[in-house]
Amino acid sequence: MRILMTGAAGGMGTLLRPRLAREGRVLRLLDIELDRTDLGPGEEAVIGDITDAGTMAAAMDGVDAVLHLGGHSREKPWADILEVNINGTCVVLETARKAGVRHAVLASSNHTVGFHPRAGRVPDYLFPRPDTYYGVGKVALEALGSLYHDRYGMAVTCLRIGSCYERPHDDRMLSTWLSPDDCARLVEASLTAEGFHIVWGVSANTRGGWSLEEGRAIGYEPRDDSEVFAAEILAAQGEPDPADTTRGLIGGSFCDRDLDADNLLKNGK
Ligand code: 15L
Repeated sequence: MRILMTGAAGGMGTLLRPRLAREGRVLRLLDIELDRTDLGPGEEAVIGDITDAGTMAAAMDGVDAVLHLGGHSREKPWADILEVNINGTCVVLETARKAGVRHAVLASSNHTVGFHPRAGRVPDYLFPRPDTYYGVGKVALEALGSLYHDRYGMAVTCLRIGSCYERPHDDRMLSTWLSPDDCARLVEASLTAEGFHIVWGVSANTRGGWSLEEGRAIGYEPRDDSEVFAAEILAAQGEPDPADTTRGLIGGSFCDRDLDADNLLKNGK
């Protein structure tokens, strides 16, 4: 099996590379900058941009599944989100389709639904309430995945990732945490899932409440729980700031980031 991983040099790509290595599997890593001297067994490198159709067409050659992690991973001006995250995802899917790639796994985000409350049960397929242009870009990514599934029968799984780090950083991440090992389990399940799915990318967090039903339906069984870090994080953090209105929301501090539409309004049309 050959897997093309876009955004391979980013945070998630770096955590996933060693965890996805398998006998008989080729990981083709793509990013705009990549250390070619650092390739492990079974790894190939492509240096290029996801918005470049020529690069992407060549990168898709002989690929069975694409794991699309590329694009901006936080809030950016609208023009950048439009070009890299939305147009880039469309180029990835269209070049994958043309190359006959069967499976696409797309890195979506909790910021598609950032304005929903974090407390209580958080169901699968929560209706979009993006908290940023970044979140809007991820809603578009999910919509493009749905389109390519319905139009062309491509198997597409969108991962609404919470917070994928070695350990949670704050009390919000006690509910949004996705451990790197669980992330690899989720990606493994998604790489062979049929149909179209939107799945929460979270671990089995005690303080979660995020549905794992859709994940389990495709074979994802999380093993980690942020609770092991809870006492330490809560002790270090102190009392919550009552003036922070974003605390109870899924997207946390993303919900009051400034939106930057400056270039859009400078077009003069
Ligand atoms: C994301 O989508 C970001 O890519 C990441 O940087 C984190 O901020 C994460 O969400 C989060 O919400 O913790």
